[in-house]
Amino acid sequence: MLNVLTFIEDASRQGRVLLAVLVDPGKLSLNKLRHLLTVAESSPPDLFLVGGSTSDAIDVKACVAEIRSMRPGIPVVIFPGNETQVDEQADALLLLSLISGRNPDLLIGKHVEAARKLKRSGLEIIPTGYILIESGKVTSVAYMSQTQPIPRDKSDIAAKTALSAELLGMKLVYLEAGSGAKWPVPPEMIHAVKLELGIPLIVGGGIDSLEKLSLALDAGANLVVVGNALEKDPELLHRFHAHLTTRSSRFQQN
Ligand code: 1GP
Repeated sequence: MLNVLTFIEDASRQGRVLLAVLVDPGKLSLNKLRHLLTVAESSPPDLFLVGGSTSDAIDVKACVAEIRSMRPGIPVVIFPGNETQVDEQADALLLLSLISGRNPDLLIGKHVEAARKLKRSGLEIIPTGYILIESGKVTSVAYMSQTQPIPRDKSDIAAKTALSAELLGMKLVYLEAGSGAKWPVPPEMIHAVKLELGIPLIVGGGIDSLEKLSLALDAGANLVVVGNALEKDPELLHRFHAHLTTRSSRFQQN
């Protein structure tokens, strides 16, 4: 059976960058999802993430089922917006600890509530340090979590926070500007975090162009997450996919 963490770790070790498409069932209708999945037939992402701060568990299930049926070869990872979003049809779940914030519920409280359900689900559980970065507006995740993001000019705080995640035994770090962010995570901050970190680095929020994708990858992101931009324009996936394919083949030649 596929192990999602091993897949991400192997790619990171080999310098192969990955693209994840985030599907937020609270925002994407089933028709739009089907269209996106059709585009993904010729331009497959490496992973699908499913979840969101305002999605219902039932919509998450429907969405996972649709991805499973239309694109069975692509791993599906739950990116839970709350503790109800657990679906055993998925391959894995990012167990997020919101370590940029000081809200105890999102550091341990919700984990205790969900622990038995998570164990029973049989899902691969991936402990992930989740770090919110200021992005020019109050994002849903900042509002819903009632936490303050790290200021965008404080790369050192972001780097130390990410390092703490690694030292605490978390397996991934996710630098998050928030869905639909005005500004993505600054490349200088991605670079500073990457220098400190021995585990794979995920970056997402506000990446809506090839240029922003490229900046995040050049700065050291191992996995880039794109949601909002593909909800607006699913065809953009072709360009993102082509960019990553060219990048990988250039990497293999060097
Ligand atoms: C949000 O990082 C993800 O949690 C993706 O953000 O929707 O802005 O691409 P966008």
